[in-house]
Amino acid sequence: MTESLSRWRRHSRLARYWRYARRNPAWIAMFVLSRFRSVSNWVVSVTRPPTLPLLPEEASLFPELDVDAVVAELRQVGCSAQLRLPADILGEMLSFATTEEPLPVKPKWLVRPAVRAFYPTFGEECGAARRLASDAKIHNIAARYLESEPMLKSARLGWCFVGDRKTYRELAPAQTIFHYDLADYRVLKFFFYLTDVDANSGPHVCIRSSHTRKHWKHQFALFAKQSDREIYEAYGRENWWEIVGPAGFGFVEDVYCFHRGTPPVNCPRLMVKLTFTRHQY
Ligand SMILES: O=C(O)CCC(=O)C(=O)O
Ligand SMILES: [Fe+2]
Repeated sequence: MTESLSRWRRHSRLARYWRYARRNPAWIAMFVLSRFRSVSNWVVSVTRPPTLPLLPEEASLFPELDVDAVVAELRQVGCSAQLRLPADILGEMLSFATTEEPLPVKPKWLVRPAVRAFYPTFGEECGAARRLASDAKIHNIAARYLESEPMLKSARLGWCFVGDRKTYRELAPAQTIFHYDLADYRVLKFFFYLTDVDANSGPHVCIRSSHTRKHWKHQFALFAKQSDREIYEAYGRENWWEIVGPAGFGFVEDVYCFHRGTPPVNCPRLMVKLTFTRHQY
């Protein structure tokens, strides 16, 4: 079983890479080169538009949010946790999740229950998702950090169910293995918990400042994945940020930081994820 599951994972990953490369061969160069911060900084500096496309912020869902402070924290720490969903947006998303059927993430032939499931129509069919993804402050944080017109690559709503580490390793490696995401020369993800998340209910973990202070051996490594021990030894316990918060709590992260989820052990986690990139590869 384990062998066929790892074959399934390898096959779906290669199929995804093949799709990206065929759609846009420049994806290959990005995939190889973007891991080097000096290269991605250079690409950003030569492709930056003369003026950033910023939106007026009066109608934002986050009236209290200080965009300058968030962008400064992203540059320095790689992650900023100052977002709070308004109650009506949270309520609408929760009712979307209870009325729609989530799609399990697993191969069809596997009889074991999935540990993850997502709602394929969330981005298009949930009004609250559309409002959130087009919010002026979200847009301006993304525009200023990415230094370009931000492209919404995806808007996802998904569950992580209670499950053991072994099943998670097999079916959802991003939840157990530290990695960084190679989706563009700069990538920003906004995450919002829709359930209360503590240490036992699947917190996201981010390694502070690892977007800019990544060890050379981790930039040159063929795979963007590293073990907990390797991360612990290379970046120290003090930079290990386990992000917990109540339903509605949100944070934004440069996913060139090493990060991972955690398999929930007492209750499932429901989370929204908006991914912004500079180009649509
Ligand atoms: O579920 C999590 O907390 C981690 C997800 C992740 O790695 C990602 O969205 O890039
Ligand atoms: Fe990731």
